[in-house]
Amino acid sequence: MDKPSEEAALRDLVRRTVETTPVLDIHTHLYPPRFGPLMAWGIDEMLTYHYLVAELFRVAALPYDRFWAMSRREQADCVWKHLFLDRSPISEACRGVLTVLHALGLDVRRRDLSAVRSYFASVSAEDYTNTVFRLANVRAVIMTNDPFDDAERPAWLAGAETDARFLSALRIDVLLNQWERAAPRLREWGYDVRGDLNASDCRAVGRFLEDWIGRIAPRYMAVSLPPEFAFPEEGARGRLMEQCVLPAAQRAGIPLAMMIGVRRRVNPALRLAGDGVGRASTEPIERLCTSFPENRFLVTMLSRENQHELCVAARKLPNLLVFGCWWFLNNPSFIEEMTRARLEMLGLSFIPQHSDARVMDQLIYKWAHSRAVIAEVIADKYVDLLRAGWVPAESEIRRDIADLFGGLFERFCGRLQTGVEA
Ligand code: RAT
Ligand code: ZN
Repeated sequence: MDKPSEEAALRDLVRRTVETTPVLDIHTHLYPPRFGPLMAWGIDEMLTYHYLVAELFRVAALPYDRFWAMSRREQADCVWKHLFLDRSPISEACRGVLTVLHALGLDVRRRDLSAVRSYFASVSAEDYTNTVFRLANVRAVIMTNDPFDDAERPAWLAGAETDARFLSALRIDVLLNQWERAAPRLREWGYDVRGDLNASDCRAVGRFLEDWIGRIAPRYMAVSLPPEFAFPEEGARGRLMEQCVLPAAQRAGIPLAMMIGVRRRVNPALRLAGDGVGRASTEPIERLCTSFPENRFLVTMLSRENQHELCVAARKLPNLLVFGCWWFLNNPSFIEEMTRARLEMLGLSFIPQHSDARVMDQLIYKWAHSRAVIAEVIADKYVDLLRAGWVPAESEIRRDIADLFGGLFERFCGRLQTGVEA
């Protein structure tokens, strides 16, 4: 084969491999059908995704209260009108809706929302879940399971049966970021906490975490943190982190996932859509990783400006695994830039993406869009190897991509549980 065709064949092979390798999606907000109303799916949920609500208020002269007083279906109509009919649906979140409908075989050229609704009315949640997992080529997703969520807690306490495709993650934002709210809840549930986080409080929090780890078998514990997150830190969060959360994670042999850089409620009137971003420091991550070498940390940062220093930190810290292009970074331009930089600085030792899907359907577009970008970047890197005389074998490419799409995550978690690398 001449050089150009050898390179083209290699690119094709990488694209095909990225396309056909099932992914383990390590952070979503999805629930299986057995969670009933917690499971979000269908066109009205997609159209009222908070990314689209934020975009709606950029263009519609609409009082916030009027929008929030509408039914979900009316809100969806409103988004459809303003973001899809009155102007072209160019943004990543708008395009995502079209990618999903198109993948389902619906004709988006007709701009016919009622026809789309009829399709969704004709399928069951269970069948639809199977269709989405197949079209998205996702083998499993990790949920976000919050024991402080009054809608979710009863489902776990009732001990409903599990779906092997939906793995759990113990989300502890309220515990770490809102101790004044968490303490009375813990008391209400029978954990003897006074609130001043003395040694006995810390033991009670440890028991709470152990109980929930036992109940839901999480793959990791997770918390989102503001840009000003520090470690060590005066106050409840610092003490909880050091005395309760990290020891509990270590005992259970699970990582702590930290999602750093979110500024909650920048515009509270937008509700879930009202959060923003701020640049954080990577120093607290470095201190945590070196002070707790027996713990493992999964970290993603929200600010684009933090990405380079996070890569540098990961080069120094084997117990730090960088993951995903989070939220405002889950756009093709940033995915490309970040994946390229991570491959160059970390080789294959990072997790390129998670979906953060809130609506089942979104698995289809988030993975289609991310895969397309990631495939091109990885292909460039293999072509660079080819140009240096190293011919990557098909089996090696498959191995590498399987690692990026879940294998590495599983080994990172497994290493903890067994003390040896799987
Ligand atoms: O991406 C999102 O949907 C955000 O609202 C958040 O849920 C964020 O991903 C988080 O997990 O806090
Ligand atoms: Zn999330």
